Amino acid sequence: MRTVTRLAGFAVGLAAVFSATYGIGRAVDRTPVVEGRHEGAAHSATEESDGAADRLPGGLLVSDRGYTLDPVDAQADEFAFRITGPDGQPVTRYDVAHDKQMHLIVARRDLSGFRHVHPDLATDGTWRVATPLAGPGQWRAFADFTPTGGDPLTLGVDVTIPGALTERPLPAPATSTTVDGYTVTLTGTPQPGRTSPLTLSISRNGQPVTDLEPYLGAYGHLVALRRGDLAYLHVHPDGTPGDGRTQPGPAVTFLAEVPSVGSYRLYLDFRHGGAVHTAEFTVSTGTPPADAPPTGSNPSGPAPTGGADHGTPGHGHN
Ligand SMILES: [Cu+2]
Repeated sequence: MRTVTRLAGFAVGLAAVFSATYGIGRAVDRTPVVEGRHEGAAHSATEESDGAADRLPGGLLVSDRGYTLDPVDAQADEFAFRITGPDGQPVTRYDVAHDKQMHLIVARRDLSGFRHVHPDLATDGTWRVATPLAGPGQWRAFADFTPTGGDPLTLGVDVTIPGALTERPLPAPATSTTVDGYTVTLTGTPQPGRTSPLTLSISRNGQPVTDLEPYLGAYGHLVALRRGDLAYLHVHPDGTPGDGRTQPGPAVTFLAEVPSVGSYRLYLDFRHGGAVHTAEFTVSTGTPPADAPPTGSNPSGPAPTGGADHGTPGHGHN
């Protein structure tokens, strides 16, 4: 209805069938399962992969490798969910990664409103956290976890909070931003299909910050979401506190793998002065390597057959 979304149109269309109020997300099986080849296979031949190579980016599936993100009814000021395992039962044992058993990231579909929180686990496998979703809109909730005995997973589910909303355009790409009195600058451009260093440097009042405090086992925690489908990207810090080479600022370096050309929103969480701050950037990827000669091979006739199917999802599979 109304002016909500062109951008998120098709995805939000799916979400709109949820008669969702906050905390109700039972219709998750409406989310399309894009591929089923990992179905029921908690361990597969891909297990030594870190998940980036032959799999979808994280966060696009509500169910993967037998694990399903299942929002449950909650109080109005809470968000609650379970992860069910291959046996259909709620998972109650998780490995710690980045200091926590569960990382819950939420963002509005227009990429505003990012929050990264850590729910509490009840003995029955229910995770609860106080009101991470701030205001009306189409939200995406990502559960980033490692079930004990399984592979790391990021599952995602849409959650709708009814009410009048204002769509916020994605801010233009920039290499500097401010948050809570800090200035954060970004160096580096992610290159599709390869690992690219991204360095974020933090200063305050013109002075480099050299006493960052560890947060989640690092001097910063970076999440990247792709515009258009909110694919969730793992961005690994390059170095950890106490490894003998990683300094507590002002620069924090990450190794980013982006799966495609496009625009991404980066969210850097860092801790300083006893508080966690979140700096946000829009970045556009570099263009693919121009290995092919741009001229000299174009025949004067019409384009060769089979090469002009730009922009049509779903082509190419027989
Ligand atoms: Cu976390």
